[in-house]
Amino acid sequence: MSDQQKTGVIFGLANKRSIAWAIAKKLHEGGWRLAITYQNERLEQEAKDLIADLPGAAGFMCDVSSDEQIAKLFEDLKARYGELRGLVHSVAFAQAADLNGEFVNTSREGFRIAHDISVYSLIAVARGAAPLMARGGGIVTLTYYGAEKVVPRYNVMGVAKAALEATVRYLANDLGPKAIRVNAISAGPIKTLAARGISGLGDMLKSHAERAPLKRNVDALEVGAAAAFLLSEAGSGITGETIYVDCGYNIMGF
Ligand code: NAD
Ligand code: 0WE
Repeated sequence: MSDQQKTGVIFGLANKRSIAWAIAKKLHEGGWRLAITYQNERLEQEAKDLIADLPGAAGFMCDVSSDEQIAKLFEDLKARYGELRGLVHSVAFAQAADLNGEFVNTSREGFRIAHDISVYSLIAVARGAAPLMARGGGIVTLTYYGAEKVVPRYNVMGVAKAALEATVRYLANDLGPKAIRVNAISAGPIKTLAARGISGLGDMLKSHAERAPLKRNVDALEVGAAAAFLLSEAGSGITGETIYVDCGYNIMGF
């Protein structure tokens, strides 16, 4: 049984509102054995309390800005599980100053940090995971509409998400011959820790719900279900894609 159980690693658990947590619950429901990572000691207790609710799941600390921590994590995963079939990257960060001011004032260091944490980290973890995906696998990351249209104050994160979506295509091309698929989910706005600090989020959620064809906002569990689909056999023909899970918001012109 445990030989047939697929193992996946999820990056980016902060708390119960995290999209990473919704994805973990859906993958767990789908029979996956999970390794779930959190950024640092500050998040450790909350992460471990959540992970304890998913039988068979284990928690690992990993700051994705550190090559050493990424290398150590994949050593640990190799020793513990031998093989990986799935990876979920649900990590992003930009300095608050760069999300509040005008985009034109983005600093060199702010640009670097946003791209290092939110984009380069996907390349680094994909490279770490690929040798463990000996029988193929799936990689999913999370993006947002601000990658392609201007969303006021999303600023340098929008530019980083555009780079993330291009990174998904280049990784898909490199890893396709190894039967590793790489896709992004473009989620509508969800009230998570990463979104809560944003001023005007309430108004944004309201107008998003009014304009989206489904006349509501997306639930994190719907994003989780889409990730589980992409990582399952049902997604076997899909790679390099950005799939919208946004109640249809992105299709509207007016
Ligand atoms: P979240 O705050 O719960 O998750 C973001 C995670 O990134 C946190 O767990 C944080 O610890 C982690 N992180 C930041 N820097 C890190 C580092 N150096 N090393 C390791 N981890 C680090 O918020 P979320 O909304 O669940 O965000 C998850 C993903 O979903 C992000 O990529 C975000 O851009 C994307 N997304 C969010 C929304 C939304 O409205 N909430 C919409 C579309 C896409
Ligand atoms: O990707 C995101 C959020 C990413 C994010 C959020 C923060 C807040 C706290 C990255 N870095 C930080 N850094 C912090 O210090 N989303 C899609 C959610 C989001 O963020 C916005 C949005 C939406 C939606 C920012 C401005 C406008 C809209």
